Amino acid sequence: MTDLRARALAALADQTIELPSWAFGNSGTRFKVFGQPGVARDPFEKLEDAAQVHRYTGVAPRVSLHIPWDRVDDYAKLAAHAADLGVQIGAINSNLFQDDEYRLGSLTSADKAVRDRAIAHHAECVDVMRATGSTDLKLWLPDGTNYAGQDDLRARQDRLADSLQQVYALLDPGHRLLIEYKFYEPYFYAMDIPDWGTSLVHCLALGEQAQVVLDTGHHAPGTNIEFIVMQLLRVGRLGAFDFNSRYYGDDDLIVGSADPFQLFRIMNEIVEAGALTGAGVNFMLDQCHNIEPKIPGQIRSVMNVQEATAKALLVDRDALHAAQTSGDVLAAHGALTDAFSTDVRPLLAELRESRGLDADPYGAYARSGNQERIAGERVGGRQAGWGA
Ligand code: RM4
Ligand code: MN
Repeated sequence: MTDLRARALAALADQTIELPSWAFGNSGTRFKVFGQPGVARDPFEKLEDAAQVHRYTGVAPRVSLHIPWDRVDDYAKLAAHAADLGVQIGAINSNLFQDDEYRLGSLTSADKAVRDRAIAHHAECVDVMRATGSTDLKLWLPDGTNYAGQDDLRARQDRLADSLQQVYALLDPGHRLLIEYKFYEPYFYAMDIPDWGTSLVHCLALGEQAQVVLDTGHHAPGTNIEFIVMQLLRVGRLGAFDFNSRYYGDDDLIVGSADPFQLFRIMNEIVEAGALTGAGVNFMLDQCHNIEPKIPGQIRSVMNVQEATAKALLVDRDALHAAQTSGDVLAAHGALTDAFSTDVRPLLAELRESRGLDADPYGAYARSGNQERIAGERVGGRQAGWGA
């Protein structure tokens, strides 16, 4: 157990979690976007907020951008600002869901001019990558149809394959194209990349630089997500996670809040495959904090991922594998539930203190006065939000 604990501490010290810039802007549902005092007004302030999360957790050194929401005149200046704050720019997310032209599809559109426009948007994103040092282009395809017969499903796949090839051709060596799937929304009859299989089929056709993104909120209820994680790792195509929690749809709630055991089972597959670090899996958050404060919400999220990871690292794998081999169902299951039931907060407190951090990032941030400072300073201007 002592060995396991020491190995867990070492692995946790190497773990990093990427933050989404949009978590620091106002968000809501289609019913209401709630404004909060002190919310960032531009990408520079979003980076400042993300840097606060890194400052107190020590494991969140990268920030994903979303284009056009984080469009600025000078991306080199934005990257330099990030560096000054001790963070760096992570994945660049494209946006194919907020233009009138995309009503019937973007990369899948029957209209070549619309497809070209969607491809050109990715050229802009690749330029942002070059200017900011980002290596991941993340593409979530919001295309789909609402009615049977509305469009030819197969023709849409063919157009998608062709468009993706053109996007892929834009990449530099060392860049990756991360393709995210989602089973429903904004269309409800057939999404064009509804599942990991479709995403994988396109990645395999594209080449080694294309990888699948698994957003934990993008599956039908009851889906065994850890199975998908295992399979994508097995074939070397799990490029990234978008972590969040859901009760119903793509709820984008704080990761680990709805089903901590599911998060643990996912992290268990990661640890089992030795993919926590060095395997090219970018662990990112994709969440919105509609009613809770943003920076503490992100701190809590990072801590939840760390806790699930710590528990997965504490699984006695020798005992687990022995029980699996001998067919001892209850002992095998028990190896997992024992680890899941462990209170890992003291272990994580030790990790933080060994790195000169407060044992309690959430409390330390609350005591820092930053929340009051930004609420007082960030007056005037327009707060960031979806569509900003
Ligand atoms: C989408 C998808 C993407 C994210 C946007 C904001 O639903 O999950 O990953 O970039 O939302
Ligand atoms: Mn996502």
